[in-house]
Amino acid sequence: MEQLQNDLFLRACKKQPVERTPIWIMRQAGRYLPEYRAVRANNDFLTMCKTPELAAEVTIQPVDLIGVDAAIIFSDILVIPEAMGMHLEMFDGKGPVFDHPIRTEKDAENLKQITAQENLKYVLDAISLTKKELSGRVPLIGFSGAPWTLLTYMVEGHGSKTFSNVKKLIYNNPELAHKILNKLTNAVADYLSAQIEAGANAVQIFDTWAGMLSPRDYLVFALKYVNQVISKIKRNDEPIIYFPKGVHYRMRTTADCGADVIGIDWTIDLAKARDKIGNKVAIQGNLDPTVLYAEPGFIRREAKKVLQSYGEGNGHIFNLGHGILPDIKPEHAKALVDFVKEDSQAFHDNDVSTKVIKI
Ligand code: 1CP
Repeated sequence: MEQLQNDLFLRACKKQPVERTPIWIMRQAGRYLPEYRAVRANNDFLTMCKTPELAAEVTIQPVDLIGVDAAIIFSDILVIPEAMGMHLEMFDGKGPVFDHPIRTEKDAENLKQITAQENLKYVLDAISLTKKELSGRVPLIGFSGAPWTLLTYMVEGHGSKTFSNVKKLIYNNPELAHKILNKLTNAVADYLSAQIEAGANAVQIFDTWAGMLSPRDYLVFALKYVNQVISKIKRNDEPIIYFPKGVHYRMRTTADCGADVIGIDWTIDLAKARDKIGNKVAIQGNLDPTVLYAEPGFIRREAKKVLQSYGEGNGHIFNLGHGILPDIKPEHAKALVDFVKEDSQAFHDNDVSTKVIKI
């Protein structure tokens, strides 16, 4: 068994007792850090993903600079479609673009069947190297996009406000949508299992665009496939986190997906989410990422409200409700981490004598 110096995050995922609430930040390895921008200035984005030394370097930056309780491997959800043969370009200010989106049967047939060992080996190598370089300081999180969120980018070709093309596909040709979703489900499950084998201590499934679906369509096009991914990888002991952004209308059903942790965005109170989810799973979230634009005093008060909303007891992992924005001051991210480390102790039973009495 690996010896971790800080396993608070893993214990919280399993709802085990912790001395304080662990915190990490979605997109913590990214553009808000000058140290990240310095590496990025000399390398294009995909080169960084595909070079284990660079990926490991930027993965560890927020552990050193911000003091988070877990690292998340530097990569992107779009490496799966890229490995399937879609040409990906990353434009500054515009984000990722696939120049030939998937819209027809023929396009779908051209997608390669992939395995992580053959087609995404560079991510596995980045994980092994990062683990070595972290030398047990904090756990490492692996991740993948969920089948539905991957489908949105593959069909739209880029980010979208209306998701018109992928909605056209699911309403006009649901068979084709399900065919691609099945293909993606196999690829995602294999990829996450391989990340765990390479040393990831936990994995997160990002379903960023789940909330673009109606409550019913969410079950049919998103959750169904996440259930399948999780049941394929569940034999592993490593915690699984599912983050379906914008899905407060299906909290109870989502909590049954087999994940150990449900990540939630900031549009629902943690107390309400906890009430709906019950004691089944741990909860990750959910400070509004834009709160980090405010002064440290305000950040502290808002972070406290999040801790209070979850209340006492185990099973809370502090995070933002979505990724950190590129124009946030790093000092503010660091201040948040410090506040959570300090202020969350009151929400856990740290008194040894009372623990003894309870036994
Ligand atoms: O130029 C640059 O440096 C690119 C900016 C960037 C970064 C730093 C992109 C492009 N991806 C990443 C890294 C990344 N992406 C991580 C790193 C690990 C971490 O520190 O968290 C992770 C987990 C992701 C995941 C990801 N990529 C998601 C899911 C999470 C989320 O934020 O919703 C999504 C939707 C993407 C797609 C993507 N990649 C990059 C951008 C700008 C986008 C969003 C595109 C859009 O919808 O417009």
